[in-house]
Amino acid sequence: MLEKDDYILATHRGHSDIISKGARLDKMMAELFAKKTGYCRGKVGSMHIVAPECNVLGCSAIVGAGIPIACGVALACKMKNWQRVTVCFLGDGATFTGAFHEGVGIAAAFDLPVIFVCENNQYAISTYWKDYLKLQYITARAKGYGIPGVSVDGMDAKAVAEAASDAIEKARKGGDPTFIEGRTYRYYGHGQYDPGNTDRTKDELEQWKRKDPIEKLYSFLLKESLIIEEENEEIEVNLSQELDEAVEFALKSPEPKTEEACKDIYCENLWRARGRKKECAS
Ligand SMILES: Cc1ncc(C[n+]2csc(CCOP(=O)(O)OP(=O)(O)O)c2C)c(N)n1
Ligand SMILES: [Mg+2]
Repeated sequence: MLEKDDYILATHRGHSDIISKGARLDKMMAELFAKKTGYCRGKVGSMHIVAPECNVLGCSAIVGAGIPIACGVALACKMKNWQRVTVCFLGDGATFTGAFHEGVGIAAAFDLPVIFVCENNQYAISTYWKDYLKLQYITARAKGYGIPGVSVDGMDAKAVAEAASDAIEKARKGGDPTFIEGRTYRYYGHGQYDPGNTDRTKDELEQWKRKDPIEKLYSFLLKESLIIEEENEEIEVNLSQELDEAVEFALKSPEPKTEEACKDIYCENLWRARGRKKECAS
């Protein structure tokens, strides 16, 4: 299991990853609403949340951008002799970026304590992964650099957890990297603008929905008597209440002031370095 001190870097779909690392729903929701109380004071929105309090070092909509950063963080941990693990989430499409090949190559060469988790949801926007990759498993790309790769059923939470536990234990002990591919599926379109039905068939979607990981996990927990129906209902009610409270917090939060637009961002330092007066649009 990941500890509080471990680090994660996530993608443009990082909400669930950072919640599982302990990010607060209210501060996330406020960031989505561009409010001052958000994780990044309302400056980054949905896709670039950074939550240093729980070692979430950033989500990024720049495909593959987290990969070299994760390697840098893992290298720092190794140099400081910290037994900390860095997890970097990426999509199938991200394995086509230069950053992927540079990062994975460095992680292998330096035996870095980093885990690459590739959420292979079959598509990069509208491109089906098998139309652009003539490999049976994406893990082959990491293996080509000498990194062990594990391909698991990404719709099976138990299988994913087992693969993750092995990789975490290995990274924490000796600092070796692992690449995990989770085969999964994107139920919706790529983004809000995309109805999600132009490049995929209804049948394909229905087939994947029948393997829904939440349903599967719930059935497993019931079968093993690890949960009872009433407990599950209670969890659902509590979660829904927590979400309502987060939305209310975001709605009631103040907007950032115009004069704060150039604060806490890179260009403030850049302007200072160039000896120029900071100018904020009013
Ligand atoms: C460097 C870069 N190139 C292109 C884009 C445009 N873009 C946004 S998301 C995306 C697809 C990414 O696919 P994948 O890595 O499989 O992630 P998924 O959206 O499937 O989770 C692309 C090409 C981008 N944001 N950044
Ligand atoms: Mg994808």
